[in-house]
Amino acid sequence: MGYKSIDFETLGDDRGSLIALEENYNAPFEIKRVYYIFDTKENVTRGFHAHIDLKQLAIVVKGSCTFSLDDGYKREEIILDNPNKGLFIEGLIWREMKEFSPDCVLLVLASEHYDESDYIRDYDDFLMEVHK
Ligand code: T46
Repeated sequence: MGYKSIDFETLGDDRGSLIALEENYNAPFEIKRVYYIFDTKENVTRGFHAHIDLKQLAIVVKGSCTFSLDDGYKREEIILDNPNKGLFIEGLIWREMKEFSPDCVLLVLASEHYDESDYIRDYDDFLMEVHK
């Protein structure tokens, strides 16, 4: 449970760069869903929730944004500003995403199909879940 940064190997040659994501290898779970967030308006903060079981791997394929991650004890900010870096998040982590650059494309690989019942969208409920 928790989160960690993952550095991806950049494959490339004189034509440019390429990164491959493979399930149960550099994406450490079975991938059931992919979504991407783009055209985020200036000064918008998204997220404000935790997941119960979901595993996710977030990659900013263009631009930059900041994840604020809270495990119920401490909060840490992680800047994603390079497509060779991923942020793996598993389990009860409250997340907020902010400081999106205008060109930011945030790609997320997820271990489950979309399921609203896996979301905890109230911070007090999140703390209760962490501390129970
Ligand atoms: C997360 C962060 C990083 C769907 O219908 N299917 C989907 O797969 C997703 C992700 C969202 N939606 C709907 C639900 C809402 O009506 O799209 C709308 C926006 O979703 P939400 O407000 O949850 O978006 P964010 O940016 O706050 O959070 C998203 C993910 O939902 C979440 O799992 O960890 O990105």
